Amino acid sequence: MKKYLLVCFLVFMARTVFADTITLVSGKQFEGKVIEQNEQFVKFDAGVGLVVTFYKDEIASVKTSVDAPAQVKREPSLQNKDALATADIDTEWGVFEQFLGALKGHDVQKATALSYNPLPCSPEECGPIFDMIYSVYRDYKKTDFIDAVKDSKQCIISTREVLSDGDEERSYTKNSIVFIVNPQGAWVLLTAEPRVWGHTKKATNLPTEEIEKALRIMMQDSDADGKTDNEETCQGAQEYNSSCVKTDASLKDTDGDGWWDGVEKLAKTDPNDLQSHL
Ligand SMILES: [Ca+2]
Ligand SMILES: [Ca+2]
Ligand SMILES: [Ca+2]
Repeated sequence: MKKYLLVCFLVFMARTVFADTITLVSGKQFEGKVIEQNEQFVKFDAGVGLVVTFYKDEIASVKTSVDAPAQVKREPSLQNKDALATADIDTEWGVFEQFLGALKGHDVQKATALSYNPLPCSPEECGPIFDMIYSVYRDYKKTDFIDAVKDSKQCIISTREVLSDGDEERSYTKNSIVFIVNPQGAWVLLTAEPRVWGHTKKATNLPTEEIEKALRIMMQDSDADGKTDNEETCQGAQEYNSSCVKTDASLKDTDGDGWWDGVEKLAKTDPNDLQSHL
């Protein structure tokens, strides 16, 4: 048990120890973590869960404090292989495309109308934030979102998990977009954010199969409600998260108010209180 706790703690810490610097041709500098790079682009985690793609012609230099991931390959989705084959997400994807258009045009009013939450910026400040989010999602197509779970008022779509296997860390990244029906009856965006699950290598010295096994446990979302089993049971790295709220890992909607546990987590309502909901 001690070893398991130690592993979880190291995994938890891994999210904060990387400090890579990217310098753009324009002279701007960003600190964060390089999560993927190839001849065309560098994907950069700028912290607070925001991943930005910089194209090589924008970049003056990339300085990594540890070796950048040595190889990146795409693998089939690990969680919900066949979901999208039957789910119709045309309406929700249309909302997302409109939202991207609003970001591109710096149209704060339109972006606000398409969002459930207030935008995290004043109209004056929104430009750079819109550009950053747009740069993350501009190249995605509807068909990249191979996982979809949906009912009459909520929908979560996700890309495949992309493996990064570096000397220091093995990790998976996937993008998820969550839509809900707002009180006016319209589909709107709740969140669009990349999720990353990482496991340190050198510090734990575990064989790759063990690390892979641990990562799959971390990513597991048995009831497909957008909250992983560990997040629902407050196990693993979640043990160190004082704001972790326990819910039923085998039930989408623990309190029975019609909203899934993962959606309530994102909306910051109480998934254990029938009176607290979107
Ligand atoms: Ca779950
Ligand atoms: Ca649940
Ligand atoms: Ca609920």
